[in-house]
Amino acid sequence: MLKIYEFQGFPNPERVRLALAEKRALDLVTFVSVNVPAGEHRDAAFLAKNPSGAVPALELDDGTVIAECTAITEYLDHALPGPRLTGETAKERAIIHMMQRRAEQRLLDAATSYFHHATAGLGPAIERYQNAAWGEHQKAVALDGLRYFNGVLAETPFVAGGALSMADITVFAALRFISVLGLPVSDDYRHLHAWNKAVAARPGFSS
Ligand SMILES: N[C@@H](CCC(=O)N[C@@H](CS)C(=O)NCC(=O)O)C(=O)O
Repeated sequence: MLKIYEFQGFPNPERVRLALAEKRALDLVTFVSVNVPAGEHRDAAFLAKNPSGAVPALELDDGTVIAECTAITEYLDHALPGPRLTGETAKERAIIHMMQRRAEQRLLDAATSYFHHATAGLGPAIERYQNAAWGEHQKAVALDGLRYFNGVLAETPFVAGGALSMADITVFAALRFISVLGLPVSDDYRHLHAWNKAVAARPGFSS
């Protein structure tokens, strides 16, 4: 059975869980917990699987390990049944890829950089290098990302067009993390809020 190394509740592993929920495929994989706050992701045994020392990571039956949410969900989307989340046509695939990259750069990675650098993050044992000014800059990037995605959702029902895709899942996980961090999401972003409410109502998406 496919194995997913994760720490439940953290935003990147959540992207994989949400993709599996949308595909109704959560029971087709085995989850293995890696205790990130306790530093298990830095153990030699886990680093041998994912040298980046980050979760999630997907292990196939033949021992191949795939890291990075985009790669993991690309694999799961093709290997498992359920609705296609990474696009069918060349154009759909490219647009989803582009929007997912923007969702990472402008929201999720920016918010996690703020968390790791400008707050206590995961604590002194894990946060070996912090740069508060960089963290604050990334907070501003994330807040501007909210403005950007509100504008996108003013034009299309979903982040990458007419159907829910991995780009929506990445924005959704980022928004949830941004709210956990207590960063402000302006009421003016009504398209973003309406989309978020609709996505949260999908089976498997409520927290
Ligand atoms: N780009 C990676 C990001 C993975 C990532 O940063 N995961 C976090 C948990 S949400 C992690 O393992 N952090 C470990 C650390 O900060 O030391 C992906 O898409 O999977």
